[in-house]
Amino acid sequence: MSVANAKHTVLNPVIPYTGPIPGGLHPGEIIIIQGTVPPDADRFQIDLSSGCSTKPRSDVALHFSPRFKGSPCVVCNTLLQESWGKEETLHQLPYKRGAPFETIILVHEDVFKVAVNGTHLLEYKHKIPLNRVDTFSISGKVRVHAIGYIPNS
Ligand code: 9QG
Repeated sequence: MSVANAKHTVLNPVIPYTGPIPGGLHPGEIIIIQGTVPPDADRFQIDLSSGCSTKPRSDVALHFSPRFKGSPCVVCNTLLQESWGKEETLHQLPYKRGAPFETIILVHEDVFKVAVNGTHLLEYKHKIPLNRVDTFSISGKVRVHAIGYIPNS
């Protein structure tokens, strides 16, 4: 699986980046993010949201936040009506400062599965119905070379 399979690709977006997920998200679909973590990174985040409103802020179905400071971890959460839910923290960080990465988000009926550099990292149960998710954002200390959307058939 690579960005070559993508039906839609965004190259070298300016960060922070927010854009539509073409056709919305359905089980079997995949989002690939290829990028590099800058040497001074403290954190970055990928958000799959319901719309792109900033005021009030759109609901975020999946907030995926690798953190490099202190004890390295990945925090996932959901923002509903501008309130964060309960954090799901994995005390493991496959990203390295200064290093390139490939992150794959696989959409399943009941969960998102996230893999980094070819290895499964975590899964996150849907808290917001998939059919409400239509917007992709990435922000924080990260460089992105390509975002690819791979359809399910
Ligand atoms: O800190 O944690 C995830 O649970 C908050 C952060 C917030 C999220 C949240 O301040 O930061 O990571 O999208 C946000 O608001 C980001 C940048 C308890």
